[in-house]
Amino acid sequence: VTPVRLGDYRRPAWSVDAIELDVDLGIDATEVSSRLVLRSDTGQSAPLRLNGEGLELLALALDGQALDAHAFRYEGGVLEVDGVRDGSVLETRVRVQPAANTALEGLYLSGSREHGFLLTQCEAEGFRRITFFPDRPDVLARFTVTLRADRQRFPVLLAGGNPTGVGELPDGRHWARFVDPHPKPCYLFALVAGRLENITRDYVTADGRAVKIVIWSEANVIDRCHYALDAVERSMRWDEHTYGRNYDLDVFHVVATHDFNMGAMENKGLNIFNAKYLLADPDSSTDDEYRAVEAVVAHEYFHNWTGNRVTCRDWFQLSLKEGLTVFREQQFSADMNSVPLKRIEDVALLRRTQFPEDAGPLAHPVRPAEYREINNFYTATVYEKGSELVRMLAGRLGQEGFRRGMELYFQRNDGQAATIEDFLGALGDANAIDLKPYLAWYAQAGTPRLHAKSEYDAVAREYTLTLSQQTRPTPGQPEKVPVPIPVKLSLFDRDGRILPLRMDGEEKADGAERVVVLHKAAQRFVFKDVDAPPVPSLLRDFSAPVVLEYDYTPAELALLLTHDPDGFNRWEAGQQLALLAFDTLNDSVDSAACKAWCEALAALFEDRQLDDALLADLLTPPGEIELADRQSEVDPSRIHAQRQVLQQRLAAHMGADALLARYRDLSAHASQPLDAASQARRRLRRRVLELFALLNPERAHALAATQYETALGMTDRLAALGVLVRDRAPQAAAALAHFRDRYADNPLALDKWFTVQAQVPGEPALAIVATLERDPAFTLKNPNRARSLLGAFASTNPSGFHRTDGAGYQLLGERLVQLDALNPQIAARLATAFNGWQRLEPMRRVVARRALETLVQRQGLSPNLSEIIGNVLQ
Ligand code: B3K
Ligand code: ZN
Repeated sequence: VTPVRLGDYRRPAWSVDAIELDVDLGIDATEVSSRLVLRSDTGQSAPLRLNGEGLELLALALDGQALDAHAFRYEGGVLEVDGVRDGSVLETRVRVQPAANTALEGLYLSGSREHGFLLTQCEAEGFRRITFFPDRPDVLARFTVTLRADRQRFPVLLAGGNPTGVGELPDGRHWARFVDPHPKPCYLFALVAGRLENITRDYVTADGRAVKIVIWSEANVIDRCHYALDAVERSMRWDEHTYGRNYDLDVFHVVATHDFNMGAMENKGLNIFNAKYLLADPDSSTDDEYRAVEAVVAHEYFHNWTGNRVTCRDWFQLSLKEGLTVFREQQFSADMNSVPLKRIEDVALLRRTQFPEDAGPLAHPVRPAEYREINNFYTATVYEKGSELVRMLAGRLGQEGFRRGMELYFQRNDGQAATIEDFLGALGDANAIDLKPYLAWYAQAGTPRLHAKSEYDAVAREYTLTLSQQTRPTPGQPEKVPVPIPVKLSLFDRDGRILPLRMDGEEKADGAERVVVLHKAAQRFVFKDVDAPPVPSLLRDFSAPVVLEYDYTPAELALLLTHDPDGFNRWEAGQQLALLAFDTLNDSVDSAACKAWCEALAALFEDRQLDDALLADLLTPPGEIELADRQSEVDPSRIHAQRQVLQQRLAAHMGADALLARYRDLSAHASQPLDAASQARRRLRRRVLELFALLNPERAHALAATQYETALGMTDRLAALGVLVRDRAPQAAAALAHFRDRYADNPLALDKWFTVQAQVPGEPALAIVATLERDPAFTLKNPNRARSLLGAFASTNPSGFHRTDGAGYQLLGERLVQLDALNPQIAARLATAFNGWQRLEPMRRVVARRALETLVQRQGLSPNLSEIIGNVLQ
């Protein structure tokens, strides 16, 4: 496969003014008739080329005339037609086979042949599996869609746009028509047909449009859609209020399916969701899952402006919609829940997923320069790092400046396919600031290292901070340039008081927090009137996605952990201190760092001033993946063991009695409501139980068993099950059997049953996974199920997966081959678990390489999987 290059971009030679689709639906065979009104770009003379993948061509006519065989060619996924003129009308009729479509891209069947329903997934390039079309995001067309089907089998017929009519057809069939007034790229097309129930809400937008919000699902889960319906409404209000964006159609449909490759899809007017991110009820969803539903609902809704009304010129600009929409989603979630907790969650996610990606063979810029398989580029870098870049820009412009910039961005680009330059241009122009230097962030892969050094001059009462940056080479980018790094900072005195700041050249002190921007490789920043060497709090709120290197003493970090008024910065100081403690861990005595960490946390635990959820996060050291990311000869079992020891030291400092007392206290309040205080209590209760289990496993397991039995909701139930299963407690088997039975008909809950077992640390995990693969409920055909077992094992259980005998790699390799034949996107995604193998200690490195080389030699792998394996191996 030859790569597609950003530098090769050309405007489309042909575009489509309007498309009329007529879809005659059937499970085994669906016929799609299309009528395209074509527009030629005057500057270019090229034959008409349309994409089409696996389509059975039944008829083809140009300007009303059937075309004979030598007037067109259909090969290699392209239909080339001769004799097309500006304004020509091309009609095609094709047949596709939904039930045979296991890749879940294009038109496919969700569920069983008897009861399931039909739906589509087009982004990135699925529309070409439905009909012939210029399948690229810069071709925006007006869609009119007519669906026809048997009324009994497909009582509900949905497509994006406004409904304009329904009617009867002979033989028990019916039709429904939808017109979308907003031109859109074909990746935003969607249809759904089958037996579905709905719940609805009437909504009036700020600009006065009456909108019907409708959530659809299969009958047995419709009761679990109410939370999502509320979340849609909250998202609509928030976008009106925060960005002045109103919804722009008469109906907003949202559909849940259990068979979906990713989280959800923002199709215009017809969002389709993985049920995992739409259904929520206390009995089967945890608090974290509730928040994930709210966030994904908001994310897809926000795409209506950032993605749909303003779309991407080409797929290299993917982060234009994804990074920006993740940022908007994060802002929304923070507003709905808690600003510091959300920031902690997002930074932890970035470090766990994006930093390792950026540090290994899969590293790529937020705007890649080339790709082979675009579906492989829906990555943590494009999404999460992309969001961090928007956050930096927003921070640079301030709340009002950013809003002004966004207004201009919408105004200039509404109805258009835009680029990252258009985005930076609008934000900059609205604020008379040149943001071009930030383009380097989009073009350059790798996480910059920000080095900081303090100097104090007692005579001049001056504190000097020297910042410098360095980015290591990444594949294809040996040389790196400096990027602008905004560093938000404060200074504290040795008693933990935050200091007013006066920088060199300023008349008087102004506030206690500043953003200094490092533009060059190195720069000095001087602060005046500083009476004694201060403790700097650097990169507050994680003001740039970099790795900070500063020689803090344990006492300085403990001071920040204890005194910083901002929850996120406190957490960050605690994380840095935990890393120091981890690095200095030894068998006998506690290191100074370990002591400082444990003592500071034990004091915060006693003191009861902190929010329970923040406290729970403070009591959690960086995870195993993050710890591994800092090492060059990674031994995942050793990391797991040492992290356990570290937590044990913490628990010991806190004391078994104190932990038990707090657990009891938190249990007394155990109840179900979703309010922040109850969620926070459940979060801390779980953390306290986990820590207690490190001191007194027997007692903790008895408590966990009781908690499991008496739990009123999934959060407490799964927390207890997790402790029992991970510790392989005697009570685990009974609890697992109970759970298996209780949730036999609830696939989303059952996924958690697979996951919790796939995460058992160390040696036993492989046999557990192998046994679970034989469970009748296990199947590779359902992406959620495959991910819940194999993804959880390979990507979230380092000590279980990375075995010295290579059996983990072998198992994954074999499943990837099987999965690839069914669903290449899912196979490619799971294969990224091999990322980082080059930095494993030698024994594991050898067996990992062997597994990868076996894989790469397999004939007939999909382009998706071969690209990932090939890149990982290099
Ligand atoms: N835009 C979709 C992702 C499509 C992935 C295609 N392989 C969901 C989202 O980011 O909102
Ligand atoms: Zn998105």
